[in-house]
Parts: sequence; structure tokens; C-alpha cells
Amino acid sequence: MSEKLVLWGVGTSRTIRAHWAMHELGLDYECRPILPRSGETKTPEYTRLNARQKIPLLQDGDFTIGESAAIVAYLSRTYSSPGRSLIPDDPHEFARWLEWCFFIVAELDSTSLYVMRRHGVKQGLAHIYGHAPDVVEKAGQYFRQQLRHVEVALADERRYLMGDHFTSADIILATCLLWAIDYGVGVCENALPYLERVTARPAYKRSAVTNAAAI
Ligand SMILES: N[C@@H](CCC(=O)N[C@@H](CS)C(=O)NCC(=O)O)C(=O)O
Repeated sequence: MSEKLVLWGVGTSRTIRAHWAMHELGLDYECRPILPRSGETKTPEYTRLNARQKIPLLQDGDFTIGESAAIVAYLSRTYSSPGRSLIPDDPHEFARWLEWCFFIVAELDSTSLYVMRRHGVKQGLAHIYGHAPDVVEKAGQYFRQQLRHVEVALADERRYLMGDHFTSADIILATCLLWAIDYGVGVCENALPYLERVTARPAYKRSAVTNAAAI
């Protein structure tokens, strides 16, 4: 049995990851729909919970954890059951899953899409971090290059990154692919049928509604 689960944050490609994992695992939770760049992450109440002043943030009873990928990994490890599992059991499969999670967060999210977000006018934060069109273009190209690993992984009619097992690595990947499409960065060919498969999942649909709640 879980303690009371409270998830803070809506409205971004990072927050939806945590909502999606909650819905996949069938967990009851309370959503605190605070938004980025609204001042809501900077209040004294929230800063006491999360000194980093970022969303998403999960409270599980007395335990608190931030970072979207860490939250989905924690939920997957703690609340998967034989009927609803978001994480492989086998040690080598687990290591492969971990490799995918780190690759997606480091190479696709932080090094590519978030760089575009920080330095692009269209993408949003150039007024804070500086306008750098060349950097934005190169980050988009780098994203496309890195995607070739995803293209290979999804070849041969593999349904998900871990084969037939939908895991939280797919949650992190799909949110990056949707984010890239939103920025006009092309994705690999087999990413489109993959996205159709994963976004048809009832848990994704429910999480998209929750994540859009206060916007
Ligand atoms: N690496 C972190 C990034 C979290 C992050 O940067 N969140 C942004 C919104 S996407 C935020 O909360 N910014 C604070 C604010 O704008 O108030 C994660 O994946 O959770």
C-alpha cells in the first residue's frame, strides 16, 4: 500500500512523464497543478519542499523526490506489480532499461531539446539565456543524429524500447519525441507509428488531460 501520493506540477513535457507513470500503474494521487514561470515554484511553501524550485516533484508520504526521470524510475521500481510493470526484472534487461533512460535524458532531452528551448526565440527562453540560432540549429541536427539509435531499436517490429514490454523508458522517449515534433525537428520514420501506439494508451490520454488541467 502506498502512503499518500502527491504530484506537483503540470503543463510541461517533464511533468507529463510523472502523471503518465502514475496512470500506467493505476495509482491514486493528488495533483497540485502548479506551473513553471508562474512564481508558483518560488513560494516559501514550495521551496521548503523542493529547494531546486522545479517541477515535477513527488511526495510519497514523508519521502520527496524531484527530477522527472527519477520520479518515473522510483514509481516503476516501487509500484510495479506482475500485472502492471514499468521496469524489467532481469538484471541485464534492467541495465539495458537504465541505459535507455540515461541516454534519452542526457542526449535527447538535456543536450538537444532543452538546448533548443534555452537558446531559441520560437522555443521560448532565449530572452533569459541568450539568442543563438546556430546553436539551436546544431542541437536539432544532433537530436536527429542521436535518434538513429532509437530507429534501430524500434526496427524489426519491436513494439517498445524493451521489446514487447512497455516501460518507463518509453514514457521518457515518447515525451521527447512529442516535444521534438512540437519544435519542428523531424523524427525518424518508425517513431511515428511508435508514437501512435504509445499515445493510444488510456494512461497516456488520462495523463495528457491531467497535465493540461490548469493551462
Ligand atoms: N531535469 C528536470 C527539469 C525540470 C525543469 O526544468 N522544470 C522546469 C519546467 S520544465 C521548472 O520547473 N522551472 C521552474 C520555473 O519555471 O518556475 C526534470 O526532468 O524534472
